[in-house]
Amino acid sequence: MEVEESYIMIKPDGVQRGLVGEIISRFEKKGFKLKGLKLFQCPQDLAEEHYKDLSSKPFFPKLISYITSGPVVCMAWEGVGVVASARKLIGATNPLQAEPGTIRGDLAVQTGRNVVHGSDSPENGQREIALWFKEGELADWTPAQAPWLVE
Ligand code: DAT
Ligand code: MG
Repeated sequence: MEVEESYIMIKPDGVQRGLVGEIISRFEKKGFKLKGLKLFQCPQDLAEEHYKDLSSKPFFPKLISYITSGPVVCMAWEGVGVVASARKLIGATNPLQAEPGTIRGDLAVQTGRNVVHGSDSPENGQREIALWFKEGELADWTPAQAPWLVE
């Protein structure tokens, strides 16, 4: 497995409901490396670009107004297999079908308010991090715990 990067975003409902620390801690405790983090009010055009593959879906206008309705927390996480692992930590798109123990399974009830986004492939991880972060907003660092996580 390769070292990858995933774009993880706490959506406006997660911020409004005071779940920021809880959600960040799930990725932090798992052992992934945080490379970028910011609270950000997403403009309409960025939301549309991020979700462009869904632009023909009937729920697209509601999705865009939800994502732009308040601040989001943008994060870049790095690790071996982080993309698929983060999707597992997040759980199914519909929170009622998400397993207990996952973020959506524990903290949400509706697809339209599913508190968090995670990239669905390493390619999209790269694309989304480049879309949401500017140069200079990502840190290149080695966590002190690195040798205690990977032999
Ligand atoms: P995921 O966020 O699990 O990757 P996705 O990429 O298929 O799911 O869709 C992106 C977001 O769009 C999803 O988190 C919530 C919204 N969405 C998806 N399907 C929906 C539906 N059938 N009704 C309403 N919103 C939906
Ligand atoms: Mg998706």
